[in-house]
Amino acid sequence: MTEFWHDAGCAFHPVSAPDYLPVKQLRQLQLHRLRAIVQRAFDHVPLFRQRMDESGLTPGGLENLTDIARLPFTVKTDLRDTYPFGLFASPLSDVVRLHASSGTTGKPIVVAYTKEDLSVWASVMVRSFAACDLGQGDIIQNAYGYGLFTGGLGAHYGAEALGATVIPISGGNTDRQIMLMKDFGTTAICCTPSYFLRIMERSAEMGIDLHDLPLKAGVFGAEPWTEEMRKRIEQGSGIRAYDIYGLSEIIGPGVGNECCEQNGLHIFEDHFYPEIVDPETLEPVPDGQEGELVLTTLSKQAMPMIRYRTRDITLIHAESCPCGRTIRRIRRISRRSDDMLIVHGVNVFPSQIEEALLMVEGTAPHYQIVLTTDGVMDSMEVHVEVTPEVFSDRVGALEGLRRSLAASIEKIINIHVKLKLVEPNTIQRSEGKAKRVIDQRQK
Ligand code: DLL
Repeated sequence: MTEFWHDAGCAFHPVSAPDYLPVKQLRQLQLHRLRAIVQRAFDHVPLFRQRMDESGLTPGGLENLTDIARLPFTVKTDLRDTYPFGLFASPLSDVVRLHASSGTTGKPIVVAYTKEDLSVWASVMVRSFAACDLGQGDIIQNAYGYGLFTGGLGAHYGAEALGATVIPISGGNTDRQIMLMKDFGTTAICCTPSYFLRIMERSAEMGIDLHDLPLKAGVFGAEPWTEEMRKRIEQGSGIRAYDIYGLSEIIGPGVGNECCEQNGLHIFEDHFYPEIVDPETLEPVPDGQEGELVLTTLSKQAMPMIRYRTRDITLIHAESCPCGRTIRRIRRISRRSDDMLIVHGVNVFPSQIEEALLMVEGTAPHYQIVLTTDGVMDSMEVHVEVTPEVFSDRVGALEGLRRSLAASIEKIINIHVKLKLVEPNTIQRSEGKAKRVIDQRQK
């Protein structure tokens, strides 16, 4: 059965019904679930109980949703410190799946799911795909990595539960991705936006125009990307590029997703309660104001996360979305509090560099930021690939491009940075999360 939400121009899928709950009912549901999950964590997770006891709090003290702000935060090091299973609220015999995220140093962080958790996960992925106007009849090529990373299996079971046909190809082997995309008539692809850029580039080399294929949508996430990158992707391939957000600690992909408006990501807040806090004072800030996203899982059984500090910087849109969904939206996540670089005393985020570079014609969307030590100061050099057309042009054209790029960056971050134009195809391509910053600073 397919109904249409004519007014908003967005297809309404019955599977997305929870996205449209009346706000009052949604808040009641959230409070009900919050009380139950806090009780569960209190009863089964020693670290959480200890923190509650220290603050003199009891689960029974939660009278309304704003009381959430009195609960203790959970941070990534809590997962490391209790490695591997210390935050589980279910006995291992009820845990049917483990995932882990590699992290930069040492042991990974481990996350767990009961059968019910997996079905919630599949349901939020179904709602994510439906928000991208995908459904039964679609052929979804899942190029997120399968394995301990949550992207592969998360998207896989969601796409199956949606009733779509899944191609479980995982990341990499780009030529084969393109061959199957063409031969199987793939209508949607799931991967990181940076990997899709590689697919676009390789298709062009193979003489295949993606505009000619049935591919109509991309469900891109797992790394920050910008509006400029979306424009490049949509114009270069003829698809609609949707943003999907999630993190292992909360569930994996499917915490939030864009709808057809492509203006912010709806958080599936009947399962994941969002707050924005000031990263310095940790005080909640009102909707519309930027800060750090804090998420509480409202239904996760195996590993409830209470007020998890994501480090992702965003805001909750104060206005409702024209699509009709009542679940709130966050602005796309373009930076994390821990990926801030300090160059000549100025705070710089990699996404600002991406935005500046892609505003200028003649660059390929492949870049890297190389950090080095210059005396006692940190120094930054931006490497950006030029398109083959520009590269084969006169030296004067290259110098002109270099100057416009430097000016574009300076306009956004207010400092002059060193910029190096590099030959086409020299910056390493990613199959998963792109590595944008190369840190060569002396430690
Ligand atoms: O990246 C889960 C995922 C898989 C999301 C596939 C979307 C698609 P982690 O490896 O735990 O989980 O990394 C989570 O990645 O805190 C953000 O900093 C970043 N991230 C995820 N999605 C987005 C996005 C998966 N759409 C961390 N935009 C998060 C910006 C994102 N950053």
